[in-house]
Amino acid sequence: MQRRDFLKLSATAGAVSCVTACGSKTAETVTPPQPDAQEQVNWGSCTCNCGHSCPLQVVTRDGDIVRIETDNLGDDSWESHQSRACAKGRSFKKKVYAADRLKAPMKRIGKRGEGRFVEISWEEAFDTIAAELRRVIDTYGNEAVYCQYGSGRLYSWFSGGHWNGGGRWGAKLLNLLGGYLGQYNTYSSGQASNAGQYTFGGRPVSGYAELQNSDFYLSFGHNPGETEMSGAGGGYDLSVLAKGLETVIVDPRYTDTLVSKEAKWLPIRPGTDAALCEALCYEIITRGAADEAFLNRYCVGYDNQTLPQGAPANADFKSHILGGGPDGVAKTPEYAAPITGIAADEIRALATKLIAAEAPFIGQGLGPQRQANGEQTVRAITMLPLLLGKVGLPGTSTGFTPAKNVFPLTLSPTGANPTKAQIPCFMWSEAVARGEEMTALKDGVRGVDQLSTGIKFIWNYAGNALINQHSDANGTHRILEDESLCEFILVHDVQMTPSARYADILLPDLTDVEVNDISGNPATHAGVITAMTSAIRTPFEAKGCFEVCLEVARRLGVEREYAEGRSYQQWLEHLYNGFAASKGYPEYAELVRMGIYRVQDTTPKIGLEAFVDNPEANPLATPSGKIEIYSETLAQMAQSWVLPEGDEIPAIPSYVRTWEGYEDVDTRAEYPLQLIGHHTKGRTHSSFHSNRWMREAVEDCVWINPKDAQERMIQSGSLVLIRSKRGQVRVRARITPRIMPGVVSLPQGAWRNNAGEVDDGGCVNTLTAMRPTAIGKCNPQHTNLVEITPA
Ligand SMILES: Nc1nc2c(c(=O)[nH]1)N[C@H]1C(S)=C(S)[C@@H](COP(=O)(O)OP(=O)(O)OC[C@H]3O[C@@H](n4cnc5c(=O)[nH]c(N)nc54)[C@H](O)[C@@H]3O)O[C@H]1N2
Ligand SMILES: Nc1nc2c(c(=O)[nH]1)N[C@H]1C(S)=C(S)[C@@H](COP(=O)(O)OP(=O)(O)OC[C@H]3O[C@@H](n4cnc5c(=O)[nH]c(N)nc54)[C@H](O)[C@@H]3O)O[C@H]1N2
Ligand code: SF4
Ligand SMILES: [Mo]
Repeated sequence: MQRRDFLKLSATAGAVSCVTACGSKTAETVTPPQPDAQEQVNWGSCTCNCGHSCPLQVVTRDGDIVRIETDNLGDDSWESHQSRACAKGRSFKKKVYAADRLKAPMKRIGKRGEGRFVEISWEEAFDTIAAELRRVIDTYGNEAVYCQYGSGRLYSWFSGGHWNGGGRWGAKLLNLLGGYLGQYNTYSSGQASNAGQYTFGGRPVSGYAELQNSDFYLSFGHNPGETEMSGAGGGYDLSVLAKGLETVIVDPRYTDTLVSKEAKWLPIRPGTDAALCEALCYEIITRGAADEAFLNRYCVGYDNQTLPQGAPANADFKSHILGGGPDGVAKTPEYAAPITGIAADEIRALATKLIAAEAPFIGQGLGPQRQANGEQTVRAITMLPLLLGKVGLPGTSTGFTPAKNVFPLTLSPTGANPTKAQIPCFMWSEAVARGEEMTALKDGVRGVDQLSTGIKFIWNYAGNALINQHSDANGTHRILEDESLCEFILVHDVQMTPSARYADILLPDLTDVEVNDISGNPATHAGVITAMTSAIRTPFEAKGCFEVCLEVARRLGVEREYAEGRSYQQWLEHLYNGFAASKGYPEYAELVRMGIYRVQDTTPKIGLEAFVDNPEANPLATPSGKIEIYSETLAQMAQSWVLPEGDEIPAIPSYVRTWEGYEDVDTRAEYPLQLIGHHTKGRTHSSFHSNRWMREAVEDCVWINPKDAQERMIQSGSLVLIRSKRGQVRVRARITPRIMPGVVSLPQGAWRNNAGEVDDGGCVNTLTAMRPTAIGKCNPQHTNLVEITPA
């Protein structure tokens, strides 16, 4: 049977099973209990930054949650499959009734970060915030105000919203007051977006659905079995669309996504994918399989023919690979093997598969790019489909992370920010410590040449990056603790998180199942829009973002301009109805009656299709309009930017050695193990960490290979001490061959405990480094060297 015929059968049967994602499907249908006469069902949504916004049915009795169900409507056929929630969404009762739920406004009484607070009235909280905002703006100017990255309610369209504006409504308020220091990049994909921008003028990519038309799937560090667990997520998509498709996944860990009979694991040392790609390119070129006609028509700098005029001789990609470049090294499999840990014969065998494939689908997750040389890794992976000339065609992709067809999202308007200065989001703690020194050429400041002030006021809405999710927690602690640097910190959250402990004023928010709002589920083919309503009786006074900002606006004389005559509910209906009308979705009242509305889109999405069809009519947004294998922009940056010792900005995709990479032999003498921190099914970042059900379901422990454990006399399940140059963490060890020797992984997101010298909360960011990547100034949080000993 052809693979595609088989796919049709398995998909329509709706009986595909997947062992890893709790949100995915099993063969048997379990009928959920029907609500009885006293019970009420409201639709809600899990809007954390897993990004899938699964619908939840919240069953209450007299305002108390009885249980949580999820999307169980329809026949669950592939064409309109259910967006079922994973165990995190299904355990939302534990979020609403969390023991550490914030219940009243508080002000700090101890030292910053100590976590000592007293309750105050909402009036006092609003008065203090308004007065501090006025004082900071009058004293230092608007550049001193910063909205911290925070993604805990990212996908609540109107009550929460985006990270970079104190929950959207905060941005609207601050814009009326003269603006705030902006940010660009994300902690998620900064390296990929910078790499994409300089090479392709963006990140063109194919949808998961193209896997159906592919005959070989090669993926680097992509683990949707854990990172896209929704019934509408990539984990389920792969189990249907890549079934029967020969698959190779390159990852230091044997991930949950690898658990299928089609997939082969190719373990690789973190941060070395670019060296593997170079060797694959060497094989493709020397076996005569490079599509030179394609490369010369669509790209700049593959070989000397298309190298820009001002470029040095032999600065082209082909010379670099074959040994004619400035380093004189041919990038053979024998060159890559000792760097990557993959045998030369394995590399040659992979090259054979790639060359033989008619429609290779090449992709990556975001883990490989969250490295000190991440931009180069992304660019090197995208060279594979280019060299083969296999892009813009059915079944192929460009090497970036696969896309979804459906992604309904709209957010509340903020107005324009009159303050032009922006920093890379990862550089905020530097901007607290030494803002006035930060420049465009040294620190990636945009909009101005140099900042005029350090950050003095932080508005932190639904974020834990004030400490837990940012790098070098001990270093960040020292910066935040010093009240002469940042003078005021507002945290608006639902739980007493590590970041909340650094607040000067701490405000309790309503959770996503306690508000009226809208969410939308990104999906391949079938997603949902949910009308979030609530019958939960919150037994204390919590306030949402709109209301908090309204009260502050009132005190600063901009209430009328802020609210524009509408209440929150009126804004919600007004904004949603406008969006719905443009898309043909049901209007608000009808959506509330329906609960969820399924959005379907089966339009093929093939990365670079229009450009490949007609490059003259559809040029890319690069300076040349072509794919810039050699980027003159990067070459100029390498000349003009002030880089720290050891940082490089190559004009062509190439592997670069980094600090605390495998080849940093000096540091490895004391810290011999490479540490990464994967995103785990047990949390979304730090969200759900204090949820006991999730902690019982998914153990927090550091993954270590039997060989490394034996050398260190470590027993499985025993406590170990992990040490980096920056700090120490005490956690349990899980000895497993699912991680390659020489590499360990501590799942990111566990809550830091800063009480003692050793963090026994298990936060990986106690170990990570606050040193940005060379090009994008992004977070290299998977680049670390450590040593582990029994504790
Ligand atoms: N070492 C390491 N660090 C990383 C990463 C990594 O891979 N390794 N990944 C990075 C990435 S990709 C990202 S996106 C960031 C994510 O970092 P964050 O954006 O900080 O995301 P979370 O850790 O989920 O924190 C969400 C916060 O929102 C709060 N919250 C939850 N629900 C609500 C609500 O209803 N209202 C309010 N007001 N608050 C709420 C939670 O209590 C929590 O404090 O972390 C980054 N940090
Ligand atoms: N359950 C859950 N889902 C999530 C999140 C979560 O925290 N929990 N976070 C959400 C968010 S905001 C984001 S940005 C995404 C993050 O999604 P990703 O960034 O893709 O997740 P990671 O686990 O950091 O990395 C994916 C894989 O890359 C591997 N890896 C690490 N370094 C390297 C390397 O150098 N080379 C190679 N080949 N592989 C490497 C890791 O072992 C891991 O299996 O996930 C989203 N979904
Ligand atoms: S964590 Fe993600 S997959 Fe799980 S319920 Fe929430 S949105 Fe859905
Ligand atoms: Mo992210």
